[in-house]
Formats: sequence, structure tokens, C-alpha cells
Amino acid sequence: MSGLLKADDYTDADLETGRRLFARPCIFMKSVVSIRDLPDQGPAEVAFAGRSNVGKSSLLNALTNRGSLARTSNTPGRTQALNYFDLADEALWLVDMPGYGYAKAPKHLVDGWNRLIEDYLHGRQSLRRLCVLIDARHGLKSSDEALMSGLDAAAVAYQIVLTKADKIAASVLEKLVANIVAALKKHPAALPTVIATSSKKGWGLPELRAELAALAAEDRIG
Ligand SMILES: Nc1nc2c(ncn2[C@@H]2O[C@H](COP(=O)(O)OP(=O)(O)O)[C@@H](O)[C@H]2O)c(=O)[nH]1
Ligand SMILES: [Mg+2]
Repeated sequence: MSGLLKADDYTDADLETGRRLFARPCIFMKSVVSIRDLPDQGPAEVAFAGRSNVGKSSLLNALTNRGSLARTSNTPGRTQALNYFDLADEALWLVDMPGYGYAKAPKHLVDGWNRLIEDYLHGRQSLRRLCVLIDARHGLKSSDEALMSGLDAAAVAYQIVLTKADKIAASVLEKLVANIVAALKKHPAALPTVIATSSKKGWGLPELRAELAALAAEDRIG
């Protein structure tokens, strides 16, 4: 299926590097509610964003093999913090962003998101990639499109990561991926490929780990 990343798209060595990186300790660093509280730029960082209930906490927990790294049941739309996690002793920082799509005021980049996040997206040099999580049952919503346009404007590279792929039939997934890949052509900062995941079944996790491990490695080289 074109545009959908599969394990075959990675070498065994890259998959193994990803597995090993994410098997190392991952610890909560801090919760940032104001731009002044951002940690000094450290290693490469990857942020995870998506509509509330998309499965972000579940994915972070599954990626890092943790039962409860990120809480899976926080009140939708309430936390407006960037939660920093240090993976493998500063090999990579993972940033859990607030869910969006709940609050009504459309003043910001995305409904319910605040100034902190806009400042973060525009000013964070060590932010190498943003994973935009999309519920495979729902596809791209207008709030996702708003975020994607904002990321294009801020020139933050991002990848679409489908969640809950176990909840739809393979044929439906195929159509969804084709539609999304077509839509991505209009978004200059988007990577052209999509990763389909299921935190429940473990699908797509080796691929996503390999993808993110490559960013950590690139950063170490230069
Ligand atoms: N079937 C299935 N359910 C999932 C998956 N990931 C998350 N969920 C469910 O979706 C709901 C929201 O998940 P959560 O991780 O809390 O979403 P968040 O609000 O984005 O952090 C929970 O009931 C999860 O159990 C998945 O891969 N498959
Ligand atoms: Mg959550």
C-alpha cells in the first residue's frame, strides 16, 4: 500500500536500534506551563499531538513499554501543559502535548490550544518532528487540518500517525491512507508517509520506534 510505512521499509538494524532505544528507561522530566519553564535545548525532541481521546497516552505508553508513563484518562482538554519525558538518558526527549478539539474559542492555532504551544512550535530549534495522531476511525478533522497548516507555517516537520488501526477493516484503512497521502501533498512540512498503529495490538510500534530512533541518531552525528 503506497504511502503506508511497513516494517519492510526499514532495515533489521534500524528496527533493532529503535527497539533498543525504547527499551531503555524513560522518565518524566517536567510539566511546562509557561514558555519560561521550557528546559534549555537538549537532545533532539519529538512531540506528540492529536485530538483529545485520539489514543496519545496509550501510544506513548505502548512505545515506551510502560503501563502508565502518560496518564490514559486525563480530563479531555483540561491540561494545557507540555509534558517532557527523557528517553535513554538524553538520547531523545518525548513531549506530550495537550489534546485539542474540545474548547470552542477558535482564536488560536488550534481550538483550545494556548499561546505557550504556538510559541513552542515557532521557537523550539531542537524540535525535530511532530507526530500528528489521527484516529483511524475518524480521519482528518478540521482541527487536525488547522494544526497541519500551522505546522507548515512554522516549518515543523510532521508525520501522520494513525491510531486504533485495530478498530477498522484493512480495506477501510487502505482507503483512509490513500486519502490522507493525497491530502498531505498540499502540506509542505508533512512527511509523505503515514504510520498505522494500534497500541492495543502493538501494530506499527517497531516502525515508529525506528523512525524516531533515526532522529536521535542524526542529532548525535550533527
Ligand atoms: N482499540 C483500541 N483502543 C485504543 C487504542 N489506543 C487507545 N485506545 C482507547 O481510546 C481511549 C482514549 O485513549 P487515550 O490514550 O487516553 O487517549 P488520549 O486522550 O489521546 O490520551 C481509551 O479508552 C483507550 O483504551 C488502540 O490502539 N486500540
Ligand atoms: Mg491522554
